[in-house]
Amino acid sequence: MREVPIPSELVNRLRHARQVAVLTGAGVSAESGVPTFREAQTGLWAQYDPQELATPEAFRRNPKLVWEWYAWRQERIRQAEPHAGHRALVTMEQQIPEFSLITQNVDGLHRRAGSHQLVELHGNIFRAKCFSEDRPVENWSDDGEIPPRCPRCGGLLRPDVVWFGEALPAAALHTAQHAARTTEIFFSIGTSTLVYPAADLPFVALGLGATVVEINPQPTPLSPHVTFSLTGAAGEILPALVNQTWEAA
Ligand code: BJW
Repeated sequence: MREVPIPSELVNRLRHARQVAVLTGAGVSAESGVPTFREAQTGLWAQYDPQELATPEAFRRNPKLVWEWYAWRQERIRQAEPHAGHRALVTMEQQIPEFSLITQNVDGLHRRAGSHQLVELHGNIFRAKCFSEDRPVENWSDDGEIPPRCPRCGGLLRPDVVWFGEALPAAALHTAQHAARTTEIFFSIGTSTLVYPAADLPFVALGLGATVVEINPQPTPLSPHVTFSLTGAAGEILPALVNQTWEAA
């Protein structure tokens, strides 16, 4: 395995930290084979812009198309497995007394890896809710209609994710903002820092004096401001960071 250089000052700060908050985005799932949100889609879906499908307007216009897009993505995610970067975050949770993992990912890979202190800011692709009542629905009859109907009101079901223009789940956003305001170290990993309000979280932490660390192969609007920038893949850098922090202690 390639030796990944981690600044010793970061290792030292992490070893002594009581509070750590981590924000993850699609780049963390990329190495599990789940394409990033803005990555070109393949096959039948190549002609659609994801930003045009992940909206309530798109669902109103063509609910079948949007439901089928999510069914296709669910299938890809079922075939994916968490990687060494996901597992390194589980180890970090076990080492840090107050730890929060705030994810924008809807694929559930962090939970499958074993993370518990998890905040899902943009929902979860494997849950459904009623588009009319905005209430979770766990069971419905599969009579072939796409999308299926809500067993309570007959409205259309939709994936329980947050689309553009929709409010984030209030409790999740509140927990994430609290973590960003109180943490000593904030990690921003595999996110383009373009989508709000999640993109604000590292800036809130920075403004209150936290150490902010970015892990990403590409620069983002956050990059010029961070305390440490680790340029590269999460699946390579996170295991190296965790090994150098706790196994070499
Ligand atoms: C690697 C890697 C490797 C690759 N290792 N890294 C302020 C200013 C401007 C606009 C707004 C604003 N506030 C709100 C808005 C509007 C809008 C918004 O932010 N628009 C921007 C595009 C400008 N925000 C909203 O609409 C939000 N709602 C809202 O604000 O509501 C207000 C309201 C209040 C009260 C009542 C009503 C309304 C909602 C945002 C919801 C976002 N939803 C999505 C879809 C989820 C469902 C689905 O998946 O289909 O969430 S959009 C999409 O973007 C998805 C992601 O979670 C999210 C973030 O993307 P992410 O994770 O950053 O991925 P990418 O692809 O952008 O980047 C990947 C990164 O990984 C890259 O940097 C790579 O380099 C890197 N990478 N390989 C590490 N191996």
